[in-house]
Amino acid sequence: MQKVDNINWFPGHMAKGLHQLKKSLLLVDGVLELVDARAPISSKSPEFEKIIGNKKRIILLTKADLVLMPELVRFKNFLTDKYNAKVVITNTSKQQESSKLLPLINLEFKEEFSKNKTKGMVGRTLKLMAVGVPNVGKSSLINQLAKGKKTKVQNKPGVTKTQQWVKIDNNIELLDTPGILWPKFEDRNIAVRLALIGAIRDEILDKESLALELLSILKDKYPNYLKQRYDLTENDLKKESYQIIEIIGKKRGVLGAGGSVINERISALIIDEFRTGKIGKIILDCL
Ligand SMILES: Nc1nc2c(ncn2[C@@H]2O[C@H](COP(=O)(O)OP(=O)(O)OP(=O)(O)O)[C@@H](O)[C@H]2O)c(=O)[nH]1
Ligand SMILES: [Mg+2]
Repeated sequence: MQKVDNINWFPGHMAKGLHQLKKSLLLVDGVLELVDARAPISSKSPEFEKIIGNKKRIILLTKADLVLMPELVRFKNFLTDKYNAKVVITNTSKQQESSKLLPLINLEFKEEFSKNKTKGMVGRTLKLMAVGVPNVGKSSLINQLAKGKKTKVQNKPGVTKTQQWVKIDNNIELLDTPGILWPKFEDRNIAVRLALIGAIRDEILDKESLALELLSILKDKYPNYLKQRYDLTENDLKKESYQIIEIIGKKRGVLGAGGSVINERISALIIDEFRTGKIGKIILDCL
């Protein structure tokens, strides 16, 4: 297990994935770039910015069901201004989303459609690709748009291993791609937040240090959620994060034979409760 600072998050297959992404960019008319609503800044790849060139794209803020809408709208406006792109808030757990998204995609890529026509490629489908960090919901979105289980979806990073074309309807084909990270994070908070949203493989992470990081974000940004979920007092929150984990462990009865808290288990539980939205609607990034 490695502490967040020492993670090898850019294994060989990701370097390959990035290379393939560059090649496929040449084949598509446009891009759907997915960003996780729980980390709208940290989960946006700077590497992708370097390779997109002048390809048309829509930024999709996924997993919106896990965050508070007014807070997310501030991030949406920030991204719209910064990247001069259409930014759409979405959520694949709602089936009706695709009936909203498809017309929007058709509208946004109208010019790309007509370019094909003028090149004499009448009847050619619009070719788009979905890109984003691991576990952000690329394959889920494609299944939703195609109204069927065309690609494999699982709640862990690195599920999609190779690129795969999926026919959405008679007009659109969408390329599913493996999630990629980038070789160097500008700041360790980015690594922490990517780990918390499940974009980095859990097997290589030290759960205890990650839970401590989560607690320090929550103490700062959402103290009331912590108080409510874990029945903590104002005084408890003034303590060090490792002491708060102890208190939570005792309250939940996560104790070993000698009566001491099993840190690894209570840490894993807190991280899981964050990921499943049980602690509350949380955005880890700050604006
Ligand atoms: N709550 C919530 N969960 C979602 C949403 N979209 C996807 N998920 C879940 O997120 C997990 C990852 O989804 P995938 O579609 O496999 O993600 P991916 O981007 O294809 O991941 P890789 O193939 O590993 O890069 C799954 O457990 C999905 O059910 C959403 O809008 N809300
Ligand atoms: Mg996938």
